[in-house]
Amino acid sequence: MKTEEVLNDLQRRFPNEPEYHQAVHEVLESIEEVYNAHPEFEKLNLIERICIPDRIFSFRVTWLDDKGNVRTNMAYRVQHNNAIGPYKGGMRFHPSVSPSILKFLAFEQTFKNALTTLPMGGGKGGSDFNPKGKSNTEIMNFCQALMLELWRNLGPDTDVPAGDIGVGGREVAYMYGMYKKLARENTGTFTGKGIEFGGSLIRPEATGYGNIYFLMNMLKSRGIDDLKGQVTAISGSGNVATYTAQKVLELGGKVITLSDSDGYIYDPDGIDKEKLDYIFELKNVYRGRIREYAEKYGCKYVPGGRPWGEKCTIALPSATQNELNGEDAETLIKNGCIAVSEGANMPSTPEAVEVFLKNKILYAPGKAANAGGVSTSGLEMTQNSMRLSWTREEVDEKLRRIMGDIHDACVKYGVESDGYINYVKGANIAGFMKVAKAMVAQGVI
Ligand code: NDP
Ligand code: 2IT
Repeated sequence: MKTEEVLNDLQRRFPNEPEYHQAVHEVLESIEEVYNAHPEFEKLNLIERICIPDRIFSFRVTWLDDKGNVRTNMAYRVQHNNAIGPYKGGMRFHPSVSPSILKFLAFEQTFKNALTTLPMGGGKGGSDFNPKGKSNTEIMNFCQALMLELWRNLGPDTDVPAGDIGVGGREVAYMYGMYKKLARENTGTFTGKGIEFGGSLIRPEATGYGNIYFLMNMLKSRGIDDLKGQVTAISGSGNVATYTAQKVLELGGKVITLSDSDGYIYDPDGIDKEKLDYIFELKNVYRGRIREYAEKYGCKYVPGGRPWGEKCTIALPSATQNELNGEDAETLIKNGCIAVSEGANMPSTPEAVEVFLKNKILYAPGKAANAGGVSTSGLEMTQNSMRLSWTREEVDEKLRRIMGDIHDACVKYGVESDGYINYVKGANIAGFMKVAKAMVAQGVI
C-alpha cells in the first residue's frame, strides 16, 4: 500500500469531500509501515475496505415549523464499519453537516471505538438542520420526522446513535421516544438517554472528564501530577467544553477562555466554579451566547476570534474540526504551551499537528483523548443489556481505567526511538490493528 496512491484513488472516486480525505490521510500516513509488514492485509484489500463506509443512508426530512411552514432538511447515517461491534456514534445537527463531514467522523469513530476496548463498530449521522433559535416544539417535530425514516436502520445490536454537536439530552430523548414507538422495543437503542429511561450516570460529563483523565496520564509521563499552576485555554462552550472546564477546576487548574461560533471570552482571573455554574445555566437553560458571560463579568470578548492567542500552558480544543491552524499552533508553542489534548474531533489542521509533533509537546489526537464519551456510551449499553444501573463512582472508575488503557495502547505503538510518545501514531496503529485483525478473521464481506 502506498498512501499517496490510495489517497489519489479515493479523491477521484469521492471528489469534494475534503474533511474525509484529511482524516483518511492522517491515519494512512501513520499505519503505512505496519500495514505493509502484513502482506495478508494487502491481499484482502483491507485498506479500501477500511476507508470506504459499509453504507450511507441519505434522506429528506420534512417537518412543520411554528408558523405552519413545511420545511425540509437533508439527513444521513454513515454506517462505517461493524467488524468489532454494532455501528456506534453520534448524530450531529449543524448547517455545515455534509456527507464529507459525516464520513470523516464515522471513519475516526471506527478507530476511536476500537481503542475503547469495548465491542463497538463505527458510525455517525446527522442533518444540516440548524437547532439555533428553534422552539422546543420545532426541535421535537424535526427529531420525530428524522426518526420516522431512520428507525428501521437502527437497533441495539445493529446501530446505536448518540449526541454530538447540536444534539444533547433533549434531542436524544425526542429521537429515542419516536424510535421506541415505531420499533416497539425498549432495549436502549440510543445512548445519552435521560437517567429516568436507561441513561447512564456520568455520560453527560464523560467526554470532558475523559479528556482530562487522558491529559493527566500524559502529564504524568513528564513528572506532573496535578493541574496546580497550569493555565488552560478551552474552545467551545457546549457539552464537551463545559465538563472539561469543570474537571480542570476540580484538579486545581485555571480556565481562562471559552468560546462559541461568534467569538471567545478571555477571563484573566479564571472562570471559577460559580462562573461556570452560570455558563451551564446560560447554555442549557437559556441557550444563550458566550458573549453574555463577558457582559455579566466584565471581561474581554473577542467577536469572531479564537482563543489560541491567549497565553496558556495547556490547550483543550473542544468545539469543532479545523479550529486550530498551523499559525495558532506556532503561537501556542511560543507562549509556552506544553500540552494539547483534543476534546473535539480533528480540531487541529494537519499543519498544526506537524507543529506540535516537531516541537515534541504532549499532543493527544481526538480519537484517543475524547474517547471517554463513547466509552461511557458503551457502558450505558452494557447497563441496558443487564437491566441495571451503576453508581456514579462505578462508572467514573471504569471511565478512568479505560482512559488509562487507551493511553497505554498509544504508548505501546507510539513511542519513538528518542523516547518521545507520538500519540497520533500510537492511537492510529492501535485502533487500526484491532479493526484489521477482526476483518481478516471474518473473511471477504
Ligand atoms: P455542543 O453542540 O454541545 O457544543 C459545540 C460547541 O462548539 C458550541 O459552543 C458551538 O458554538 C461550538 N461550535 C460548533 N461549531 C462551531 C464552528 N463551526 N465554529 C466555532 N464554534 C463552533 O457539541 P459538543 O460539545 O458535544 O461537541 C464539541 C466537539 O466534541 C465536536 O467536535 C464533537 O464531535 C466532539 N465530541 C463530542 C462528544 C460528545 O460526547 N458530545 C464525544 C467526542 C467528541 P455555537 O453554539 O455557536 O454553535
Ligand atoms: O464523537 C464522539 O465520539 C461522540 N460524539 C460520541 C459518540 C457516542 O456514541 O457516544
